[in-house]
Amino acid sequence: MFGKFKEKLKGWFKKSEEKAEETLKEEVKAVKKIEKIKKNIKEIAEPELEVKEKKEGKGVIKKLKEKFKFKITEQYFEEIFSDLELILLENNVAFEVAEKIKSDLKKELIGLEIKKEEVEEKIKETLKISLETLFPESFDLVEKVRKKQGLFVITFFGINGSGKTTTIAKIASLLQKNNLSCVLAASDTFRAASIEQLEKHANNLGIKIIKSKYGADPASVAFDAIKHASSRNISCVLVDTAGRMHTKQDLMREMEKISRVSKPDLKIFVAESITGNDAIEQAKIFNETVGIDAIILTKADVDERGGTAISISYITGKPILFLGTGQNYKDLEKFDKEKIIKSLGL
Ligand SMILES: Nc1nc2c(ncn2[C@@H]2O[C@H](COP(=O)(O)OP(=O)(O)O)[C@@H](O)[C@H]2O)c(=O)[nH]1
Ligand SMILES: [Mg+2]
Repeated sequence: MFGKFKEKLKGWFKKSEEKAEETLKEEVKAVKKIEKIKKNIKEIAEPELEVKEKKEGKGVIKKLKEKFKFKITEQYFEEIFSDLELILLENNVAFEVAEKIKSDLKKELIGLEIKKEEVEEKIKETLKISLETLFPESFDLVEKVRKKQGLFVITFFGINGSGKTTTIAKIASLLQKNNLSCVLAASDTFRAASIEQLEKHANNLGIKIIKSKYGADPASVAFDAIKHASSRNISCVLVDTAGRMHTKQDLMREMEKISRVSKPDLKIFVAESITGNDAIEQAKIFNETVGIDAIILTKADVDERGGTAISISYITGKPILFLGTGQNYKDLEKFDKEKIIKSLGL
């Protein structure tokens, strides 16, 4: 993740420092000019001091240069930030988030006087603090399931192909490893082969699947799975859902009904990390309709940009629980904001 993004940022930090050096040189040049004028005046007024002044003159400029601090002006900030903004947007950071980062940096940096060698570090530090505020408090899924007295129900929402079914299998495997039993509900009764796909995972993992036929009411499949699990002391039910109906309203109505009937303890929105703003827009819609609790971002392994991971929580206010990092059951990484920030070279 972040391959491209990190490279671009690196280049940008270098440019920020070069620009600071350039500005500083201009200022030193101006000071030198003044010193020269002063010296000329002294030469005319006090020619006897000429030799002494020549010697000290160099020292004065040298001292000035050492002492000289670079001031981050609004102009410098705007010039530099317009490049950073472009890098953020190109790497799938949402516009709103890029604006927030800009305002955080602006508040902290403008008017600051620092040595030019400190410019890169200071901007990095400020950017890091700004990024840290983009992620809401998260929680441990396994612990949450374990702590619940009785059955824990999780519904998975998201559009077709976002990785719901694969992610459900990964979560089932994770729960299994933690000695928590589960049942899968094949509530995607819409998409061709979706039931068989989930069934294959269930067989691989040795987990019970509750299914019906294509076209059946998805909410009733979820209900049956919950009934089955409750009577057998199972820890968790994972409900798979469909991602595309004839219209968006149809899909949302169906998701609402599944929610109403299965009363999930947790509603997880699954989105592809690579889709950027599309994933964020979908998250907003699902959040408004069914009220999501958390997010899993899939295909992080093929995402060179990474901006979705930086933006989606800030926009929805919901934490990312995991990143999907491949097609195997083990390819599910617990989301760690510090790791994300480090991956960006900060
Ligand atoms: N590289 C990669 N592929 C994934 C990941 N998660 C899912 N996929 C693939 O994405 C495709 C769609 O996944 P699927 O679970 O069927 O999505 P659904 O339609 O939302 O149920 C499948 O080919 C999966 O193998 C992931 O984290 N990384
Ligand atoms: Mg599916």
